[in-house]
Amino acid sequence: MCTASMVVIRLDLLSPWTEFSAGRPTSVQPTNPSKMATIHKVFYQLPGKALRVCVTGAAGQIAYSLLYSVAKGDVFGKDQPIILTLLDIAPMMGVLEGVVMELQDCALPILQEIKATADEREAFTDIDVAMLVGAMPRREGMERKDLLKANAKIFQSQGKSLDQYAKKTVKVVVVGNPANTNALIAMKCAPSIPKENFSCLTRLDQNRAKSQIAAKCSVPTSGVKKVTIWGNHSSTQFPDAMHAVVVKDGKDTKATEAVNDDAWLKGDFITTVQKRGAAVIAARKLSSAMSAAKAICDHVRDWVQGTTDGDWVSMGVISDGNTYGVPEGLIYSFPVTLSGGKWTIVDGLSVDAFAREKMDITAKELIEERDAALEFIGN
Ligand code: NAX
Repeated sequence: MCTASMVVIRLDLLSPWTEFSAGRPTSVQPTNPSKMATIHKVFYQLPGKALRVCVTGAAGQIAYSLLYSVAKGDVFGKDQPIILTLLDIAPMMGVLEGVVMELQDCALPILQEIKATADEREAFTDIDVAMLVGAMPRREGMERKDLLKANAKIFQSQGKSLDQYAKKTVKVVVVGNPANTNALIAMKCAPSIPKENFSCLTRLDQNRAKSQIAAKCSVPTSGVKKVTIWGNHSSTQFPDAMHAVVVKDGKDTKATEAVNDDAWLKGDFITTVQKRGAAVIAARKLSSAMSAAKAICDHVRDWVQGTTDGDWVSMGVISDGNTYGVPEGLIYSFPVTLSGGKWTIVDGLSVDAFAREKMDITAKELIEERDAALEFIGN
C-alpha cells in the first residue's frame, strides 16, 4: 500500500535527460526501477479470466482519458474483467498515484486490479495488450534527430522487455511519436513476438478525416465509410477519400460525388487532416488528448472485436513489400479489415498518379526515420 511519503518527487532521482514541460518531468531514459516502489491495488477477484492491459505514459494527458474508457469496458466489453498495469518514469510516480486513486474512485465494476510502476518488467509481465503511449516529447529548439534518438532508445528498451515478459500473443499499439518508427523499433527488439502483433496509431487521423467529410456532406460520422490514411503519422501522411463512401438519404454514394468538390478533396481536406494536431496545439496549448484516447480505444476495440462489414479502418502495420508498392519492413498505415484478432490489408484499390506521389513521399520519410533510428540503436 502507498503512503503519502511515496508521493514526493525525488529530485535526486531525475536523470540528466530530464526536462520539465508544463510542470511535468519527462525523461528520455529507461527508468531506474530499483529506486521506486510499485503501487499495487487489488480491488476484488472477478469471475472470468481478466485481461492484462498495460498503458505506458500513464501519468500523461492521453492516458488520463484513455484509462477511464478502458477500465469501464469501452474496448474489451462491459463484462470483461481488466487488470491495468501502468508504466511511467520514476519522477512521475507521485502523479501516477493520484491517477490510481481516481481510477479507484470511479468505482468501475470490471476493474479488478491496478499496478502502477516505473519498472518495465512489472508493467509488461504476462500482458495481453500494450498501449505504448509514453514517449519523449519534442521540445522547442530540439533537432528532429535528437527526438528520434531519444525515442529509439525508449522503444528499444520496451521492445526488449515485451520480448522477455509479455505474452507471445500480446497486441501492441504504439502511440508515442514518432509512432510508426517507434513501433518498428519495438517490433525489431521483440523477435519472439509475431511482427503482425505490432501496430501504430493512425486512427486519430482517420477519425479526423471522417469528421471533415461528414461535416462537408452534412451527415453523421457513422455515414462515412472507407476513409484511408496512408503512411506515416506525420504531416506527410496521405488522407485519402477517393474510395470512401458516404451514406446519404439511406444510399451508399461515392464520397467524391457526395462531396462534389474535387479541389477540396485534393487540397484543404488533406492539409486540414495533416495539420490538425498542430491546430489543436495552437488552440489548446496542449496536444490532442481526448480524441487521441478515443482513437486508441477504436483501434484496439476493432482489432479485438473486428471491423464492421462493408467498412475498413486505418492502422500502421508492417509492410511485406507486396502491397501498394510500399517498401518491405516499414510500419506504414494501410486500410485494413480486422477479424479474429488479425488484420488484413485491403488490397486492389486503384492508385492514381496523385495518390502514388503522396504515398511515396510518406514512405520516403519513413525510410529516413527508420534508417536514422536503427543507426541510433546500433542495428
Ligand atoms: P504527456 O507528455 O502528457 O505524457 C507522456 C507521458 O509519458 C509522461 O507522463 C511521461 O512521463 C511518460 N514517459 C516518458 N518517457 C517514458 C518512458 N520511457 N516510459 C514510460 N513513460 C514515459 O503526452 P501525451 O499528450 O499523453 O502524448 C503521449 C504521446 O502521444 C506523445 O509522444 C505524442 O506526440 C503522441 N501522440 C500520438 C498520436 C498518434 O495519433 N499517434 C496523437 C496524439 C499524440 O500527439
